[in-house]
Amino acid sequence: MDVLKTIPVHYWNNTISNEIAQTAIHALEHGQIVFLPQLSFTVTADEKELLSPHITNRKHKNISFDPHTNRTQGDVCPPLQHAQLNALMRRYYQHALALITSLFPGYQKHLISGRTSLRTVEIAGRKSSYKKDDSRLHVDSFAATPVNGFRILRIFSNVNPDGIARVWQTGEPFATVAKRFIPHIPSMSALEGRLIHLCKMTKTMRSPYDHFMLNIHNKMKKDRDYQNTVIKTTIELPSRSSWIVYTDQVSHAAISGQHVLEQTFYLPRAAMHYPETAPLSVLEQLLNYSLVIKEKEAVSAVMAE
Ligand SMILES: O=C(O)CCC(=O)C(=O)O
Ligand SMILES: [Fe+2]
Repeated sequence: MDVLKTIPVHYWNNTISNEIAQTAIHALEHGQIVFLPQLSFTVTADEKELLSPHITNRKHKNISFDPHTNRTQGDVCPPLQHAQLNALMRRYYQHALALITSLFPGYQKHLISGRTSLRTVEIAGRKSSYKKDDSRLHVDSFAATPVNGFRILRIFSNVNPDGIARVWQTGEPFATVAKRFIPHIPSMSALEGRLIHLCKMTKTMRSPYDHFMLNIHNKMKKDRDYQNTVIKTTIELPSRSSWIVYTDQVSHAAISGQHVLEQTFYLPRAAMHYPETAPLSVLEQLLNYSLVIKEKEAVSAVMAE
């Protein structure tokens, strides 16, 4: 199976043929990256200055926008420029939402919007702790934001003004990753999830699903030998292109590049066309018990982002 599945989409708000929609959903849910080489997000001449890494607050990796509150954080812009940045972030969110709902109409009713991010800092040579180092292969899992089995769907657009590609690597299929790391992860006690939440380390209660996903994420990144020896594919994602990927499923690493916009969505497994491909399904099959928690506070986990 190819890492990329190229889909010919030219506009953010398209009428998509049934055939293209079926190809796209099959590829996406089976762990391919849906690659949209003709779909570019326009940053206007007036907005070009917003792409400078100097507008990013040094404490943050990214500038982030919350579509629920319409607020942008992580920049050091004066008020007028901040408003311009906020408008750019909101526009990207709206474009991303229009695209996802036209390409995957079955998702529309169930999609939960997460953060929008603008990443203007060059990845190559960036220093960070191993857990935060996205240049190591990993599947996404966020320590402070339990998803309780919801999928993490991301759309990226390379807006590099100098025509430079973003370089990624991808690794093994999720089931292979899971089989490799699960035997080294102790199961989680019910008390543990509650304690972590009570200590305010997570926004909502951590489910067994989040416990396993976070451990897989951390163990993958920590294991130098694994990083060096696992079979990888290097891909170049050109400037003025976009791509969509389930980052909780596809083992990925961002190697180099600068200037990307990204939108995160969450989706319950029940809204998928092929729910058996979800990491939750793969893990439950391996472990033979249910990994999600039913309490109200847990179900709304991703809403609390
Ligand atoms: O910034 C990128 O290109 C990808 C980083 C990453 O690992 C992610 O967004 O999940
Ligand atoms: Fe990631």
